[in-house]
Amino acid sequence: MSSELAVLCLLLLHTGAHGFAILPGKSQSHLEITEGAILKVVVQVCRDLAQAEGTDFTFPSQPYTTEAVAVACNAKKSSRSFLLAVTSVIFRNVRVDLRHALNGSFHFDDEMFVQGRRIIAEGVQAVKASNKQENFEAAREKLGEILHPLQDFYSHSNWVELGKKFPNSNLIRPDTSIGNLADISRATCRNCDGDDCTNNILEDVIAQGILTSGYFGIVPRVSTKPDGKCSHGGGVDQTSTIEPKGGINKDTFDSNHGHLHTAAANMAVAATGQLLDDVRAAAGDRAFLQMLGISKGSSKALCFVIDTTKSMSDDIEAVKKVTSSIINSEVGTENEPSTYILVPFSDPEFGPLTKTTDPQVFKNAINSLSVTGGGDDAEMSLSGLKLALTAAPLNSEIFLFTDAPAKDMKDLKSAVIALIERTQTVVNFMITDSTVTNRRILRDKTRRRRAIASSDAQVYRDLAQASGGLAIEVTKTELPVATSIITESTSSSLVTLLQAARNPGKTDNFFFRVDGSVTNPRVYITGRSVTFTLISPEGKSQQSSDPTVSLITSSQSVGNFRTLRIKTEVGKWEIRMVSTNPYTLKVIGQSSVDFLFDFVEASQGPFTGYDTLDTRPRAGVNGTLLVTLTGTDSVKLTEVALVESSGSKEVKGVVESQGSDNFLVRVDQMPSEEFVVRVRGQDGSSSSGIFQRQTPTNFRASNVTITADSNPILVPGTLFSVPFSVMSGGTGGNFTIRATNNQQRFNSVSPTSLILVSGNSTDSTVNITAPLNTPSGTDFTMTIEAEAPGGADTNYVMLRFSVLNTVTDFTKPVCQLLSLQSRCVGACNSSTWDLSVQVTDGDDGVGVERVTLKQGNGSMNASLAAGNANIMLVSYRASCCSPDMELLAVDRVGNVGLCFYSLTGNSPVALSSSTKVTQSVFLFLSMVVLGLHVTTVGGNSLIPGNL
Ligand SMILES: *[C@@H]1O[C@H](CO)[C@@H](O)[C@H](O)[C@H]1NC(C)=O
Ligand SMILES: *[C@@H]1O[C@H](CO)[C@@H](O)[C@H](O)[C@H]1NC(C)=O
Ligand SMILES: *[C@@H]1O[C@H](CO)[C@@H](O)[C@H](O)[C@H]1NC(C)=O
Ligand SMILES: *[C@@H]1O[C@H](CO)[C@@H](O)[C@H](O)[C@H]1NC(C)=O
Ligand SMILES: *[C@@H]1O[C@H](CO)[C@@H](O)[C@H](O)[C@H]1NC(C)=O
Ligand SMILES: [Ca+2]
Ligand SMILES: [Ca+2]
Repeated sequence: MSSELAVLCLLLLHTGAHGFAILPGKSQSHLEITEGAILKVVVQVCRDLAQAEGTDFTFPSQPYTTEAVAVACNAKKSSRSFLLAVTSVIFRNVRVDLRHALNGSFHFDDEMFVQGRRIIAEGVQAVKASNKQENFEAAREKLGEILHPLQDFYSHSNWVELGKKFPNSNLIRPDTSIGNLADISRATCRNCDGDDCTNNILEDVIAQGILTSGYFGIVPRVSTKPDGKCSHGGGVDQTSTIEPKGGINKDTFDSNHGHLHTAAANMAVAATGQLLDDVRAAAGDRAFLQMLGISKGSSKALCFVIDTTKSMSDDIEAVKKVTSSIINSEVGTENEPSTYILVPFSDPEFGPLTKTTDPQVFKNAINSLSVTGGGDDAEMSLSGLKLALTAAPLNSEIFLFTDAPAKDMKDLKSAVIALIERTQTVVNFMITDSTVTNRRILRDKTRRRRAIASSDAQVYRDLAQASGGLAIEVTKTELPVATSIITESTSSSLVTLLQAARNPGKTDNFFFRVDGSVTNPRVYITGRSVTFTLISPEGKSQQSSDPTVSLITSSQSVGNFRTLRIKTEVGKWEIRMVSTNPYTLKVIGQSSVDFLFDFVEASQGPFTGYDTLDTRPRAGVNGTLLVTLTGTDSVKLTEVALVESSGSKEVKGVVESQGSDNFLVRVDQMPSEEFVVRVRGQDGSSSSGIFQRQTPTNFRASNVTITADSNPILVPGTLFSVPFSVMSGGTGGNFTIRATNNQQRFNSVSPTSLILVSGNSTDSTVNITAPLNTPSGTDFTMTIEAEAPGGADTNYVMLRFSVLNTVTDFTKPVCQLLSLQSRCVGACNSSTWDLSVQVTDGDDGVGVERVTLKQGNGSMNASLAAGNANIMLVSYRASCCSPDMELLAVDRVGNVGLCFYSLTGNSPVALSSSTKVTQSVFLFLSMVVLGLHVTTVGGNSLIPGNL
């Protein structure tokens, strides 16, 4: 397993787990099983893509790591987002143990086969639907959640004991049999004592191939084990102390059936691979890789949120120009954004969201923006921003263009901040014609142009600061220059060396470090009448007004924004800022060395471990962070501090290495002011010395605790209740409750206030109904906020749901051979053969969506049959040297059919065809060809087969 993740398991599940557990190097955990399977499938996908594109592919060396696999996939720039995605899948997998330990259906405990399979099969449909809508975040969260029960099946049931050699592939399909299930009254186990439980499953159960699983429970659920049933076993399960005693789980080598641990774990890896293959086939290779954070270009998104009211026409022209130049210069390069997002807003409308991977679609959407009314002077800017925040991938950068105040500030400011914190997104505001930039406008009463007052722009400055972005205030004529400077920063591998703000402004000294891995260091300053002195590591200094010394290699100033490129000199730099006006300072550079982190909290359930927070951490008490260094093998983390955003106070954490690149960081007391997370470390491999990075995002702790957890699938037309509870650690009182989401059309009902008693938890619900015509895979992101009386303290919980219409089509598309023409005589490279196939989805099917060539290097054409949208006609021509071909056909809900045709021998030509479900890359099952001879053109014999 990869070095980055090798130790997370120790961390996440350090004393116990329900299911595969831990101990790296010995037993296999959910983490290793999941990661191992993902890396294997990704390598396979990248190899296939390379083959199809005729490029070289070099297998990474074993054991695979995310970094090495990203390199092999020719996507080194995606290493970080790949690691993030894999970590997110694993966190969701592990969370099932922390949050649903006692719910047997998530673990195939208590013979809950039907319920377990429902979770998996429905989840697979949801993952496919989310991918189809390019909602990859939702897809990977759901994926992690369903891999848990899938893997548990092999440890908790007697599948392995039944002598099975391959995974139960029907677990991912809803309409099939998963086996001969034990009746509730059927005895399945005999008593055994802990040391010798190897043969405790009754012989007749094994002989008749009956599927059973262990019961699991702690007091008071213990008594629910029916007579004669097997138990899970192990220290936590108390059902194993009542007859029949003992257990059957294969979680570790030390389990009751630990002798079968390896067999169960290997089967779980194969099953995980099978499920991933199915998701891959339905999504297509590129989308599958994107779900896992791997894209051809930079893995960054380009996101614009644009005011389209009347006065904005100049601004929109500037955006069009910048977009064209970004797209023209970056498409096809390694800086090409992986996703493009556009949200227009005016008043009262905002949206729609355009989210696409196709630069041309984005360009067209921008070019077709037109300005309209807007009514009064304020516009729905935060509504537009919120929509973009819920659609953008984690760690994105958003640019918002406006010349107007935010009309929706009161309702949305805290929700927007919550989304910024949770997604660690940077938001830059391009504000034109504020009174600060353009005093002329105020005096010029004859012109009816509006001007945004400085106080109205404050919300934008606040949000920029919270996110680590910039609030740039320029005139309309200055906008093109400012925009092109700032959008340079869309390139990936940008790291934040320092970021700070002072409001009110004051004289202060700031330090940052340029290490050997950093190139192109840049300083961004916003503010009016700011002067500074820059001091290099060698002690040379340069005043802001002094053009002679060469610490600053270039400098540009526009509006309230100044940018400097500085010498790449390794060491500790200082910048002395002087101003009485508010200012922000940001130092960035390019480097592969960076860090990821999450706030985590020890789980309260029967299994101890750390769960990531979807909320603000608790204020005033100790806190824990999980920090992962990226892009380096040789770096040692020496210090992690929470640094006050508006001052210089800091809380240092105790760093506990978990081996390799993972660190658990504990702080005694979370700050009560806003803070950033700063890490320092040392690169042992080079002379580059100490490095320092920090989060652009500002974080806050809260005295309010809010929790919510619910099934993340919404069925249109059905009332869906999301229970949540709120507790105040500080004083009680009348708390404001706000539930907001990214779907205007969904009906949502929630309380607007709750009376809280200090220290007591209060329960409530948000009720949502998705309209009947909502497409499957639509993403629904909800934030529930609780605000203390007076508004000084707020916490929130962010939840992501996927819409899934009930699926009734479980059948895969099928192929029918229409004609075959072989001209294969003589040398194979001088002759060709043709094939024509009709692909349909059956009478009750939802229809064929896509047919692609999975194998074979001929040329293929697929088109809908004239007058019948349910029939896809495929024609194929290949060289006689390439006798095999395989079609992959996907229907509109993601059922996958494969059709294999092979030209065998030279004369006469025989062809065998088979429609089969997608197979795991791990299982090299040979095809079973069943009877039925069909004769086609030229007397060639055709043998359809089935697997
Ligand atoms: C954090 O505080 C809790 C309760 O105050 C205490 O039980 C726990 O041991 C503390 N954890 C650490 C790591 O100090
Ligand atoms: C939490 O409560 C403490 C004590 O009541 C207070 O000092 C602190 O400012 C509060 N923190 C926040 C974030 O409101
Ligand atoms: C709590 O505050 C809300 C809004 O300010 C108000 O409508 C409600 O009546 C208050 N509840 C109580 C019990 O005072
Ligand atoms: C949500 O629906 C449930 C069940 O119908 C109901 O008990 C609850 O009061 C509703 N909650 C809200 C906030 O309307
Ligand atoms: C808090 O909850 C507990 C248990 O539900 C209850 O006994 C206690 O009276 C509550 N405290 C207040 C002040 O309502
Ligand atoms: Ca308006
Ligand atoms: Ca179908």
